[in-house]
This record gives sequence, structure tokens and C-alpha cells, in this order.
Amino acid sequence: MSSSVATARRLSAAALTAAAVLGATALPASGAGYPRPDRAQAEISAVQYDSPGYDDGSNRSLNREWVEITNNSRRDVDLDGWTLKSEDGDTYTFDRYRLEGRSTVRIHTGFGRDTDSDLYQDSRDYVWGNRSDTATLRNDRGRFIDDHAWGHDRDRHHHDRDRHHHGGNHHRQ
Ligand SMILES: [Ca+2]
Repeated sequence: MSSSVATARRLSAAALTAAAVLGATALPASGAGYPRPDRAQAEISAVQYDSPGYDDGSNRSLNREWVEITNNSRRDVDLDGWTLKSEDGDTYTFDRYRLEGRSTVRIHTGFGRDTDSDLYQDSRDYVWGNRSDTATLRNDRGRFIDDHAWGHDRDRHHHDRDRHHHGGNHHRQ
């Protein structure tokens, strides 16, 4: 195919058009022949930290704290053995769960009955920090897939750096 494209460059405009059609026909085949099996296909798409309303510790409140993971590929992703971890080390391990292509699963903190779209950590306490935390997703081999940070974490690092370089800066909230 590449040799015919090279030849086409030396042909007339009419022949070029014909060659372009040929080239376009050949394109999908070469595109599909470029596999990326190790590409991360799942990501943390949303986090509802700080359950809406007063944190009374009820199961209802715990379940309104959640993390969502989205599979952006067309293929199912087997999440069995994958982990979702907080900065404190609270770890949820997926158990025999497949996330379908182009779909999202919500992992609630409290108790509940797992479905295809909703999973439950069955925790009696909040997992995600209201002020700051990082949710980290790793696969069953412990390989980093994605993380999602919020709150003061990055500010704090900057703050510490600022204090280090400028000899104290306590004005930031
Ligand atoms: Ca709250």
C-alpha cells in the first residue's frame, strides 16, 4: 500500500483521486492493527467527598460519599483485585467485578447490595477526607492507574516549600 501511495504522487490529479480512495480504504486496517493493550482504560471520573449535609455517620450519609470509576474504552475492564485507596490507607478491593465498556460504577462508602452500577465498601466510617485526600486506583498487580486529589494537599506542599524558602508564611488559609 505504501508503494502505491508513493507512486500516486507522480500521477495526474485524476489518478491521485483514485489513489486517495484506495489509501482511505487501507487506513482503517493499519489503524486497527495498532494495539494498545496496556493502555489504562479506567479512570477516576468523579469523587463526592464530604457527604452532602451533616455528617451524622448514618449509613445513608456514608453512602452519599462515593467515588466513580469510568471505563472509557469499548471493552469491559476486569477490576477483580484492583484497589481504591485513600491517603490514610483505607483500601477497597474490587471482588469479581467487571466494568462494562463506556460505563461508570459508583463505589459508595457504606453498606449496601452491590449491583453493576453501584458497589459498597461496607465501611462504618467515612473513608474520604472532607478537607483533603487522594483517591488512588491501582490494578490487581499494584500498578498505578489513576488518582484524584482534592483540598489542601497540593497547597500544603506549596505552603511548606514557601515556608522553607521564605522563612515562614502563615497567611494562607
Ligand atoms: Ca458533610
